[in-house]
Amino acid sequence: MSVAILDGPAVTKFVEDGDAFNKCVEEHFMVLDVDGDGVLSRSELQKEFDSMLLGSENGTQEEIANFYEIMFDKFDSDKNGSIDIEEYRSEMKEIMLAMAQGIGDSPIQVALEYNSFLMRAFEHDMGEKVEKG
Ligand SMILES: [Ca+2]
Ligand SMILES: [Ca+2]
Repeated sequence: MSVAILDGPAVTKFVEDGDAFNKCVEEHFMVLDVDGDGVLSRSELQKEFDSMLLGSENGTQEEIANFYEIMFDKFDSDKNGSIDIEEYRSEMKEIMLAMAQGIGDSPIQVALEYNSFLMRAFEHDMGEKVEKG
């Protein structure tokens, strides 16, 4: 398992760099959209959170099901029962910014396997450091 060091400002910068973040969102969306109809159903979105919930053993089946329901409703802002890429993008942006706040200014270790978005933020951060020399 690979681990990276990231701080909040690096994550924020990644999200606010529109191109890098959008590319990441689009790639992620395509992977989640298994049937390729251009929108995410409940079960497709669920895969996004399976990786986030990995390792947290606390929570009954019912609590987990509730969590999925709440998250789906949060993503599905026009309440049409599916999530399009715009809805996905804006919600992921909020989640990432909230994560950045949670991390704060002091760098933390992140297990990259569990969150490919953080991995991109890390690569983005590294890329900038390389460019600046
Ligand atoms: Ca789909
Ligand atoms: Ca929708």
